Amino acid sequence: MAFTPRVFSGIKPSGDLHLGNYLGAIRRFVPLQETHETIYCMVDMHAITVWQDHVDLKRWTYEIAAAYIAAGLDPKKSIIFNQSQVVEHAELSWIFNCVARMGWMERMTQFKDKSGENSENVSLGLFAYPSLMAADILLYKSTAVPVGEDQCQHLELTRDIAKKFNHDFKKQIKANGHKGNFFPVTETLAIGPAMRVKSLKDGSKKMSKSDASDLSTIYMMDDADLIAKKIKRATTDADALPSEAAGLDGRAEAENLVGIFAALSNRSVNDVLGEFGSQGWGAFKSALADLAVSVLTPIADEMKRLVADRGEIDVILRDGAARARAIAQPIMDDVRNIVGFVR
Ligand code: AQP
Repeated sequence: MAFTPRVFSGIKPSGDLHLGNYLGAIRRFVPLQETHETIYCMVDMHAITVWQDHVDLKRWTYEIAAAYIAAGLDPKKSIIFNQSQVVEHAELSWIFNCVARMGWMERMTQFKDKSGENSENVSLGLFAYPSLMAADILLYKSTAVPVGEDQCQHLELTRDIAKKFNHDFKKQIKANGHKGNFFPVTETLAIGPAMRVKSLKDGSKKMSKSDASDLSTIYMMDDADLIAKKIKRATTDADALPSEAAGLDGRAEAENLVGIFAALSNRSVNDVLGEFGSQGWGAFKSALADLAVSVLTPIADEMKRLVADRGEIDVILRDGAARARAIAQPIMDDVRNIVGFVR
């Protein structure tokens, strides 16, 4: 039987979706449907590691589902569902909490960033987040995960957990009829240049759902006027655009805007600079605003249509969850046996 590589990825419903989520994640998910078995999730259990209002959590869950579909994910090809509908994520994550070591978790830089000075007072869930992420991936024995560079450390931890599980339970794995490793060593999937969209106001920070300044973030549902206003007000520097990519070194905000232009138009940075190099920012920003509106508005319109009547998404999520469970349950049956749980 031919081996089909399996991809898992997810987005947290923890705020309005933005251009970074689109360019860094959603848009990259779409072509994988043709080459991989694809499972895309709204990771609502990850979202509640920090406080979420229940109405917003539901709204954002629907919004991500709508964005997936509007951007080109086909629910017949891809499994689309929200994480909490498949309880095995929580069960496997608990088992992984008992496999992962405290020292491994304490080294996670995203926890340090997110907890900041307040590490005594954040939820235990935030600390255990990478273990749940490992469960998300390995529950389906996923072989590849398309993630941004910020998630690379968590993926490394997923590999460590898989290796330790395979090692610790080696005998039982064999006794249960499995040859070799039980969990795969999941690879990070690089599809094209990793796009890291930065805040429009501060090129040292990534564009993020939880940024307090609305002007720093282009949201997927922003209308054309708002997109144009945000791009017009984006921070730049006093110099004109350079003619080659090397001229963007040390100019984080300029590099970000040119990078967004290149990504949205599927062109290289050098190609974009060939057109706009040595010009001032006015003409470039106006062209970027037109481009962003032309790419994002049709997606936003379809998202608005889909979220207006949640029934269509509910059907897709129920079907997706059933298909996800059909993969996860036999794997979990094996895991329970391997660990020694009586059923
Ligand atoms: N600025 C970004 N540029 C490129 N990719 C990005 N991603 C997020 N921000 C950017 C990618 O989007 C996917 C989903 O991310 P997530 O929602 O699971 O968590 P996140 O990375 O923590 O996203 P945010 O927007 O920064 O959320 P908050 O503020 O709630 O923490 C991932 O593949 C991520 O790489």
